Amino acid sequence: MGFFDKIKRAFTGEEPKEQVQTQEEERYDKGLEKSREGFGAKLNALFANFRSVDEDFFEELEETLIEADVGFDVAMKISEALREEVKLQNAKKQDDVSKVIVQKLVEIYEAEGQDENNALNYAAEGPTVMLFVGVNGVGKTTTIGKLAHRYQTEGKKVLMVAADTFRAGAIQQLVEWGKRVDVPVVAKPEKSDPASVVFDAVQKAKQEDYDIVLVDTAGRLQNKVNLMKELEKISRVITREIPDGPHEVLLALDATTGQNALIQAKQFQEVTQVTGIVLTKLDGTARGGIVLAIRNDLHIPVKLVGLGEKMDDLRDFNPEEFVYGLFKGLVTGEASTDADSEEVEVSQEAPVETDTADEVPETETEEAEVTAENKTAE
Ligand SMILES: Nc1nc2c(ncn2[C@@H]2O[C@H](COP(=O)(O)OP(=O)(O)OP(=O)(O)O)[C@@H](O)[C@H]2O)c(=O)[nH]1
Ligand SMILES: [Mg+2]
Repeated sequence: MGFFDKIKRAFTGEEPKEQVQTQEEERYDKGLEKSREGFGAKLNALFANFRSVDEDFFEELEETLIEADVGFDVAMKISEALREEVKLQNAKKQDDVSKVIVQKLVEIYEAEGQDENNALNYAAEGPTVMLFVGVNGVGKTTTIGKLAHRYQTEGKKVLMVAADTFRAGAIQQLVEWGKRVDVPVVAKPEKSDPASVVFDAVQKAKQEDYDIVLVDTAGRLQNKVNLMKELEKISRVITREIPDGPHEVLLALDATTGQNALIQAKQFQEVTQVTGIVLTKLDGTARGGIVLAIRNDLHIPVKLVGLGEKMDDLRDFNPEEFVYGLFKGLVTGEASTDADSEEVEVSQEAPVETDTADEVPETETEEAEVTAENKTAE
């Protein structure tokens, strides 16, 4: 199913033709539940309560978008675009306005990411080396464990590398993951030179024909200069042994930290060549809008998303599933996934009064509300 078909479904509330949800849809559905209930429900409340599309409405919309972490720029872009669109299409009814908002969100998302490729890079031959960076606690080690499990299940030969020798307990944590997912871990004692651990691992990977090498790094060093030096040294060691490596430098960002994540990303961009983002803990935030802010502000592709703590909750980032997961049921009033959709729709708030009320016969407005579910988007 095409992207826009899916989005159409998102705001018509149409059920998919194929009734069986794919596993991918299901993960996104569950992982974005909080965002949908937070962000989606707030937008719904705004639509349900507005009386006219006036300055107050736009201000409230901007606030709601900023609260959802889409970022100031994106919030302003959407609100500007909406002003234009409302004028052009004379969209004043609740349905029309919310439709335009979703359309604009998708358009802005697509336009900002035209040259971005969110697929992971792999070596043409020999081992693929992926370096994981990010501040402490964002989910680097967990992501590596989940990814090791994924590649292992796919039949690849995987190696994990404990190059976070700085934090007490970090090596052990990766060793534990190694046992859990049955993947070998290259490790040295605490405080060893991380680059020497990486050197050993890369040698081993070449000699023993490993397919995937996942390198864990320290989230915290004494200062930025040290961090930069260390990451440079690690990269140099990799490139010396595998000229086109590292194939990915993935920055882990915790979605629950909101705008702070953007600041971290900018700092890491200064110290290393980040090739992609792993956005973790999306399941733990009601502000999934951060994905839009990342694209608009950073222009680094989000390649992987963490949608939960289970091993298979790490997914390749799929923008379609993401946007759909965020806005599904937005206009129909179905705020949560497991909702008995019909009941929720019928028990919607009182009919909306808009400043066009006198142009639209009341019966028509009511009818439009009740049949919203069967309506197809133009
Ligand atoms: N709910 C949820 N929790 C996650 C996700 N990813 C990681 N976590 C949790 O976040 C916590 C920190 O994860 P770690 O993998 O240890 O983070 P780290 O970046 O390696 O941290 P340092 O080693 O201290 O630099 C753990 O409790 C993980 O279970 C996710 O996608 N969803
Ligand atoms: Mg760690």
